[in-house]
Amino acid sequence: MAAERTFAMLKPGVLSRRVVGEIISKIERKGFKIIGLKMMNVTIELAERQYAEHKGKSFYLDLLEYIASGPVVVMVLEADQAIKLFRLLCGSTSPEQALPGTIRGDYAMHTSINIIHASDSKESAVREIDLFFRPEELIDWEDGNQKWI
Ligand code: 3AN
Repeated sequence: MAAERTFAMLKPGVLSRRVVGEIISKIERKGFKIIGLKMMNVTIELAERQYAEHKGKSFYLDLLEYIASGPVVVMVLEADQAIKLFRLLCGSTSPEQALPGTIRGDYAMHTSINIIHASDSKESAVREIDLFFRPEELIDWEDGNQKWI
């Protein structure tokens, strides 16, 4: 099966809580290959482009303000079925429904600050990777562990 790429963002507040390492450990332990990783501030303009599909919804303006409120950690992850498997690892959008063991199940209490973003389709993944990373920031390395994952 061809490897797929997905986009992940550890949202504002994760750095304050000092759990960046724990969350990245869960992602690595599952077997995702990190091919892009950086810390950055998101402007309102960039947040508008990321969440364009939600424009007009009741939570949209609060969402933009929140995403631009502090530094985030963004990643590009690669795996077979990366988009589906990473969303499963993140858990449901609502922390009330996110199962224990998932990232949102273990680290989030409220939908509006649900700790992590994961692309929801191939089209979103391509668009979001392109929004947040330049091609030269993605490193396609080989680790020889393919037989395990
Ligand atoms: P997901 O991030 O799980 O794909 P989306 O795309 O429905 O979920 O929502 C994008 C983001 O908007 C969520 N991660 C969350 O931060 C926020 N959001 C979604 N629904 C609500 C809601 N009902 N109330 C507040 N914030 C919400």
